[in-house]
Amino acid sequence: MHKEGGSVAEAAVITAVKARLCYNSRGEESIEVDVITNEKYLGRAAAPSGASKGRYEAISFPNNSVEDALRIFNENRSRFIGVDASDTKAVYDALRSIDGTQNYSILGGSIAYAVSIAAIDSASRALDEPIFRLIGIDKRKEKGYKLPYPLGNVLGGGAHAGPSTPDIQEYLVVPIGAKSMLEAVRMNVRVHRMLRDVLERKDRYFTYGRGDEGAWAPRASNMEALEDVEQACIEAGYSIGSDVALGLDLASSSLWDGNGYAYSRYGNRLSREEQIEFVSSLIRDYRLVYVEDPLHEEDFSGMAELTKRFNDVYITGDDLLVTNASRLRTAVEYKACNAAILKVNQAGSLYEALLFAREADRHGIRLITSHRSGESTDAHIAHVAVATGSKMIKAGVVGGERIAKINELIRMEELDIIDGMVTIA
Ligand code: 2PG
Ligand code: MG
Repeated sequence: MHKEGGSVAEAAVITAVKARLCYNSRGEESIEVDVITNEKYLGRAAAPSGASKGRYEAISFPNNSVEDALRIFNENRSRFIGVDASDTKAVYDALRSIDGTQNYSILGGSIAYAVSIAAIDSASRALDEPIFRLIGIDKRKEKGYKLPYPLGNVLGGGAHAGPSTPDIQEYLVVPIGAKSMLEAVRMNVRVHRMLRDVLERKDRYFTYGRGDEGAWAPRASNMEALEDVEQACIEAGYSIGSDVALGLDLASSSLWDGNGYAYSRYGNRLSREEQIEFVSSLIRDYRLVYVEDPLHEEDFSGMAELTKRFNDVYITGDDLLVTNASRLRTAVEYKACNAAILKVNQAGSLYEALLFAREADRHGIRLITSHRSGESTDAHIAHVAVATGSKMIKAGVVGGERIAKINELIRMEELDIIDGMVTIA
């Protein structure tokens, strides 16, 4: 039953929409959308943006122009009026009546993201239901929603930090031994803080500099960085393999030069076969439980080789899949991965991202809902993670725009219909 000044709101009908230019956490221009339902419930969302984007993901803005996106949106605003904001498909249909292109080249993925998320945000207020419940894959579910493990980026390089940082984009920790969200978050924060001490001890000129996602951005080689993260876990009092485990996002499409993998900052060029052996040795030597984009976005068969070798490790596709159900089907044919990143803005709209989640579920591919390196202070993706039964959420460890998602998960843990943490093994 839904309260509306004593009466009940039966539906959430869009009565007004508005879009504006805003800024993301990297100081880049982005788009924020307001959706109002029943003439009074305000839903609001701002689009995030990546630095290491997949070739096949939705583009952010038509002609790279926020102004063009706003103009086309404003010309078509009336198409959203009267739409049921709780119906992700209806919102998608309205978006697609303006832009039928594969990658949202007419309207831009930022509008698709912000409209679809602001709509469900508004519906959540009108209907007095949490977002995750409105979009849960199994809508009949009365309870039993579980929380994902926070996958914490503690040290970073690549496209997220400067030239003396590692080539590898993200060094990640998972608090696999945590029994609650609060404990999991505490563990990630503790490792992050301890890592600062480890880095400072090794480099007295360490500036405490951090990259786009709040991960430390030290002067360190690819292998030194791994050693440092391992050291920080141990000094934090955790045993690797039972309390915490390590992971990497190699974001390999950024390293791939068409012929080989160029570790231009710290290392050499590796052929495809050498890259497969390199990643295999990292998995074995550091007992990695999670490896994202170990090969570039077109190499389905190389990914399949790693998945075959390490089926108990999360071999995860990000740029490989770009939250696209048809690329996921190709990956399933190849057996190219056993886990998938879900980024709503890669797909464009929330509806398309949920289709992807359903497809993943059908094939036993485990999901990891993820932020982008250029983020807003919104917390909606915490709900997307719970709604899709994601095993993990990659949302960073520190920084206001990262903590916004983490704190929402802490709040969600208080709800009766939340039933503890997922099992990640
Ligand atoms: C990634 C993401 C998020 P970006 O590669 O997984 O961590 O980075 O948003 O820059 O694509
Ligand atoms: Mg990635």
